[in-house]
Amino acid sequence: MLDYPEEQDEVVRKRPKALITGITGQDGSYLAELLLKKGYQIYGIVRPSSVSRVERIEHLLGRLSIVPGDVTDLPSVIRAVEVAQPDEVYNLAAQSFVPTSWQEPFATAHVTALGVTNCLEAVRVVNPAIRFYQASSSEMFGNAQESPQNEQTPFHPRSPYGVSKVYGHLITVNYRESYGIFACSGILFNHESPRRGEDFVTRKITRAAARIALGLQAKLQLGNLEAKRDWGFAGDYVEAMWRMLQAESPGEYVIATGVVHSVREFVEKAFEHVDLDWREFVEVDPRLTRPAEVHCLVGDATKARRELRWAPRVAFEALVDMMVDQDVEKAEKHENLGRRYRGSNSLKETEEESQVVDARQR
Ligand code: NAP
Ligand code: G4F
Repeated sequence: MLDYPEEQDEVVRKRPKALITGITGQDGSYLAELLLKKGYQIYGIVRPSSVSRVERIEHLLGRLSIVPGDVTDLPSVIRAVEVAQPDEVYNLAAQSFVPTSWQEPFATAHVTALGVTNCLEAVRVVNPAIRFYQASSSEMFGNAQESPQNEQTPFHPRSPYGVSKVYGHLITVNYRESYGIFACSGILFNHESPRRGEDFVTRKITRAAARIALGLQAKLQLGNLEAKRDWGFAGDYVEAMWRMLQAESPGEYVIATGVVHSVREFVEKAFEHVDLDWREFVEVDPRLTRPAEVHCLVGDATKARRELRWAPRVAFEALVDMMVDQDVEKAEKHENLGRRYRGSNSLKETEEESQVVDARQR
């Protein structure tokens, strides 16, 4: 499994090196692409149990080095940092699905909270000059006291996930203040893409719109349609992560578009893109609502614009269209393959696949 190039060439040795945890996730895959384009040598920590889940980085596998490890296991993180000898560490690993954090609060805290300390400890022990990025979240604001939220807005997390992220954020600040580590925390608002996990509301919607349009699914069950989020494109947001680690001094940055839409508006837009009236297909299932909801999040990224010269490129409408289009393409491919094996177009079988997605949330 350990697979890293032993390049001796002088030019190659001078390339900057980055170690990414969570490289198999949505953001990890976009960040790896970005850093490769910038000439970095990339190492990614991948859980040995996750070897079969590398679809998002399959196209990059020959160009980066996979190091086995788990952020809940300090020795494995230290070993990865020793192997990679990186200039920069990006900690993107997390149990990142909010509903799962109520079902598994301890497991969530181990990965999403304590995992951050393990990464910081590994940096401190191996080489405190390494620059460190922590993937913090707008979920930390939760029941926010002001709108839009900025770096000074007090935290009021509403889920075990949000609470774990607050810990991760504060321990990052603490390692900077205690040990002088160049540790940054990116407070990122929701960002989406065709690589988003199928449980998250945006991808669940775009996938369903595509499949319903193709006759592969009959209905879409959702929870709270009135929740509002500030949705951006993941490809834009990884650029902000990199910019934070190139700044003169470390800090905290809100990364957001500043534009808010409801789940209902997202559904409307997605179904409109495939010429369907969403009201004929969407059902509200109370089992998909949360024990404590975050009703509205919208970010003020003024500091990032000013200090990092960062701004989002992809607007809401283009993001929804991009996700629906790719889901149509994927559904067509999947269905053609499936038809070859099943011999027919079976709505029943594809409906059963959708139930598996919802089961994680109830
Ligand atoms: P994601 O797709 O769920 O990816 C999470 C990654 O963490 C996966 O690669 C997963 O690996 C890895 N991971 C989970 N447990 C691990 C462990 N114990 N050790 C090592 N790796 C582990 O999440 P994402 O959307 O890319 O988000 C990236 C980060 O940003 C996360 O920390 C998330 O909480 C945070 N964030 C995301 C958003 C957003 O809107 N996307 C907003 C704010 C903050 P497997 O493949 O093995 O499961
Ligand atoms: O897509 P979501 O599951 O994302 P959520 O909870 O905002 O969290 C995401 O963004 C955070 C940044 O703020 C990240 F830190 C976190 O890791 C994750 O990436 O839900 C968005 C909203 C919620 O209010 C939820 O109640 O959509 C509402 N919703 C309505 N029906 C649903 C559904 N969410 C999901 N997942 N599934 C539904 O059927």
